[in-house]
Amino acid sequence: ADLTAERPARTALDGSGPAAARAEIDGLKRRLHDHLRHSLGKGPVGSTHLDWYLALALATRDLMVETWMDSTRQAYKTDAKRVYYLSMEFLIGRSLVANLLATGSLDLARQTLDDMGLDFEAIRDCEPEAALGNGGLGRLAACLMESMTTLGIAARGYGIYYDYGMFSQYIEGGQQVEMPERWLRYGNVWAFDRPDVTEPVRFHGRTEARLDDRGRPRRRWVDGEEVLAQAHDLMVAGHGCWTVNAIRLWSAQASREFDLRRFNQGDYINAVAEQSFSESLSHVLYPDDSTSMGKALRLKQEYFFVAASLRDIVRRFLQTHDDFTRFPNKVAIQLNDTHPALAVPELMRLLVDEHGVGCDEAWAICTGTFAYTNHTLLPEALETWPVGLIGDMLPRHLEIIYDINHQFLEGVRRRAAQPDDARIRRLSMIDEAGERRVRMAHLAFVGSHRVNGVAALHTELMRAGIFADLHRTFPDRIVNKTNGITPRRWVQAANRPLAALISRHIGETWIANLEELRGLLPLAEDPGFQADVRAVKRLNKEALCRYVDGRLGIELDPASLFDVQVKRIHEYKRQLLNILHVVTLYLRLREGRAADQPPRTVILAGKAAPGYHMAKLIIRLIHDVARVVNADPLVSGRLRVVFIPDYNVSVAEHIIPAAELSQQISTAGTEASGTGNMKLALNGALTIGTRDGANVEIGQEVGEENIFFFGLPAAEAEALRHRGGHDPWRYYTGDPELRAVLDMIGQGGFSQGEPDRYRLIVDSLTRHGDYYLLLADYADYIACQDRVGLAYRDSDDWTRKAIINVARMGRFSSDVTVADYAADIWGVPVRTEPG
Ligand code: B1N
Repeated sequence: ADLTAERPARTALDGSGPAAARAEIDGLKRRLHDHLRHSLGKGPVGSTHLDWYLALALATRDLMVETWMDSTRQAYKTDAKRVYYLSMEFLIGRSLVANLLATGSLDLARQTLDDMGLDFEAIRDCEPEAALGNGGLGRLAACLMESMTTLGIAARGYGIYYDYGMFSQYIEGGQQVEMPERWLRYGNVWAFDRPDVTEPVRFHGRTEARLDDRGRPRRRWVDGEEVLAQAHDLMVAGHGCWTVNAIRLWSAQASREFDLRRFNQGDYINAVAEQSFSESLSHVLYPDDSTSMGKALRLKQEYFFVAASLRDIVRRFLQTHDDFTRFPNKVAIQLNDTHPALAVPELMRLLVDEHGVGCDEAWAICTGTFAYTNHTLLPEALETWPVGLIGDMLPRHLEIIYDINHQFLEGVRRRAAQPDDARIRRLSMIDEAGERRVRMAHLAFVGSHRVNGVAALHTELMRAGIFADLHRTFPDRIVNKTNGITPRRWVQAANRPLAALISRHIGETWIANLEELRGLLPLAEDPGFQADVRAVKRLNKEALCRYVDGRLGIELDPASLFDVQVKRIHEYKRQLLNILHVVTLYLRLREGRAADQPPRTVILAGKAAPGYHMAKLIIRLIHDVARVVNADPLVSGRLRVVFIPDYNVSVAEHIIPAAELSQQISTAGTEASGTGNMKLALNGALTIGTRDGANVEIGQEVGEENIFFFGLPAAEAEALRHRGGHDPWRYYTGDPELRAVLDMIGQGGFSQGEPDRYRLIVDSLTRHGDYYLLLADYADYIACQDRVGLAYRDSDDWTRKAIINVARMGRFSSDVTVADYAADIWGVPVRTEPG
């Protein structure tokens, strides 16, 4: 394919001479003024940063649209197999810098704005975050879309165009306050609204028997109410902008037909009210990470975007095909967790009820098309929906689920040597214990040809744990696809100084082939290179200091060890264990027992789900500890604690390049993979962590001597937790230092005037079982942190380890992850050379 000629001109100031550079700057200036005038209706006088942001974004979008048209045309021409990524969440963040880099125009944009006397950073920061996700799962969807596009895959994401994405977090009196964020308030330059692309989505109603045109008995879903899904296409540029794909996000619109009926009844006001009720479907993202809230509106959202997406997929397929035999050869649908698992019965319904395909053939098409990614084994996150709720909202789907469950269990019974009722009960898509519920993971598993975990350990635990019976039934179905992160956003864009230093030594191609970072290994011992790496880190730390000072008015010491834990607040992630270390260190410093430890700045950030009381209490404790520690002259200059509010993708882009220690301390066996661990290590932070999730594989890559592991391994943690034998009280009474720390927290040492404020926290550890085994891991964690502190004081050796970390993280590029999905699950080729 000769896309070369049509590709947007590489506009970076590429050394073709000062005259050419001048011409490029003048060219961009003209385009900016043109957009300001004709797209925004403004003149340069009185134009704001926001106006210039919009003008620059529009000019950048123009470049991307050209490639987008080419990519689409190319995919049609070659009838390429398409990959559809269905996800409730896409945590994209800001797009301006990413798209300027992809189109090769970041330097030009900077210089042009400079030349116009405008502040690039202030303009960049006008873009609202596309925070259509909670955390790792949503950000993974964004990284994978970017890599699929970079690798030239004809991919499309499908999700929901929420009016309100993730809430903004404010801190008042040390406590989290949630505020809604209207991210679309200035429109959205990166999305094309498609009022002409709508799909009807039905809810409720009933099913009836009928005969099809050949007299065969069929069923159909009738009546109920209809909502329209309207498409919004968000552009995603691959590296170098050789390919552009779209994420098609659906918003809910009241359906015209439905309205007319109501309006004709003469009740105008109530009809309008109902209209906005159906539109509320896409209003807000559920702010729960790794928990399933079981709200009916959530189920409605899940079906809404699945139904619209599948109709879109099927319609597009039928434009070039007369029947469905080649559907699995042309369509791969990846289910991002079970949130879109209704796609399985929905595709069955479309094929059988609406297109007259036979049941067996339809089932073969389904399993040939779908693949399912599992992201968590936490019981509270596994989705199950009451049979009654599904039957009321989606009566035909419940019938289909019963049918496929029956077929599946019959097959198992037929093949089994002797029928084993307990096993059948465990395999069933219906949980019959108590209120009958549909197990969405079973539905997704049985409806897919591949089911993957997101890190090697996680995949192993899937096979041994909740999916053990399904694994025995389908021994080849579960595969591992370790998560990855896009180096474009997480190094090239977020850490310009490091990217430049790397490119100076090994050229620029590492950005699209991250394993080339190994070329840095010979430099790990080089004092000059070490000094340069240290200088880059120092620069990033100083930038973070300015950022924290600007936002919070807190001064940090850029010479201290920057110890970072940034992620959602969750008990299993054990921010509380981090705080136990902070308090331990604090007490030691006060007593002069930590003289050999370097000055340390402990940085935390993350949101708590609004209804998660314990997580919110942990945030409050962090603030109380920070207040006391930071005000104590006895530890001044030795220890500081700071909580950076409203953690999101943009905040991460500030913190991660400045981090030196990355805390990945979840109870082994609980964090499926983690991806922040990868971002931090790739930016030269050393990891202190448990042998959990992808930490294990990071350890294998960087080497045991370049990572700080501590704590119980997953098997031992599991044994302790579930076979009894964890006696937290023994740790509390047996370790005087731990006892002093817990007593101080539990008796008001950080909450003067309210000594019981943290009773619940301390009791959860000492009296209520310590489910996440903080006390079992405490001593080893503290000892490990001590070693970290001592290691940091040998700054040459620390830097050497940091370089080795960066150099050996190439495997965790999402390009590698996507190439593996492409070969093993989707059966699509990937581009290895640009263009
Ligand atoms: O998915 C990430 C992993 O790196 C993390 O380890 C994992 O915790 C995360 C329900 C989830 N698992 N489950 C969720 C999110 C929202 C929701 O409503 C569950 N998120 C993860 C990427 O693989």
